[in-house]
Amino acid sequence: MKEGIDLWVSENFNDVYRMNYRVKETLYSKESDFQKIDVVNTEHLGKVLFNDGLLMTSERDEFVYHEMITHVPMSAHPNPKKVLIIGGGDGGTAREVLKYESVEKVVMVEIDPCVIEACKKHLNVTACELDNPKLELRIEDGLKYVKETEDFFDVVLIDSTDPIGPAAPLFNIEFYTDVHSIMTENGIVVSQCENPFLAGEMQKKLLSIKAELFDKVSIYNYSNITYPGGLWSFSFASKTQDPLLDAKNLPDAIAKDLKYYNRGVHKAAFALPQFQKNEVQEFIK
Ligand code: SPD
Repeated sequence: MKEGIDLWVSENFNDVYRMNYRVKETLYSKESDFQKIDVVNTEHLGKVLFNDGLLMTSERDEFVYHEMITHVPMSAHPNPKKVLIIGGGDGGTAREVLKYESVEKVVMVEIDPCVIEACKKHLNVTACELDNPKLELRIEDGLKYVKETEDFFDVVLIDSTDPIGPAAPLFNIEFYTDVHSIMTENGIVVSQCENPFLAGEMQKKLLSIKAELFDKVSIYNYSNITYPGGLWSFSFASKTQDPLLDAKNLPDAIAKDLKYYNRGVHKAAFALPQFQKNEVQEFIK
């Protein structure tokens, strides 16, 4: 970048506010069949992936999201062997799942090959396990995959983009009915669930869908610096597993190298602020 040129990139959240980052350089920019993909090197967050102008992951704090989507359900399952990731093309969730020796196979279904291409080229921190032999990477629509697969999974992680564009159908009951049908007896599904301040209605919708299908339903929070509003949630659902009572399976060998998740954070994450609790408690069980 030439000295004196002040270049910023901006995430526009629902046309109501923006978050701005000073750009060092643009590393990748492509219009794929599904969305516009950019990888930008920023002063504040390091390298950042944007899908359609929405910030998906950053070098600076990707560990928060990827540890929390993964280790909460993995530690609440007695013996996770087969894991399905829907979305997750940056690879951060797969990286965390593959730390478990119990895991025999991970299927990751990403609709957009350009996300994989961009991250393999420029975001090695998340993409570093995408060639792991235990990972079956499928470039196809996650909706179609869950409808058609004959496989069953112990843990299903919905690592989607926001509920607009290609990911919108991943927030509907048709999709979760299919997910429920491919889960093993102790199966757990965790889904990215947006911000309780900005997307309360969407959180209620997703939890009501899960409550129709599953015996155990919860929502948990974490904070990061990249997603709008800072406070973000994942929803949890299982046929049998309680996310607090059954959270026993975090190997010490994994725990010692994590940067956000620990047993205390796991427990605290399920303590909801009162305004959010008022909104969602009818669905929690
Ligand atoms: N508004 C951002 C929501 C991002 C959810 N997915 C991020 C993908 C990280 N693997």
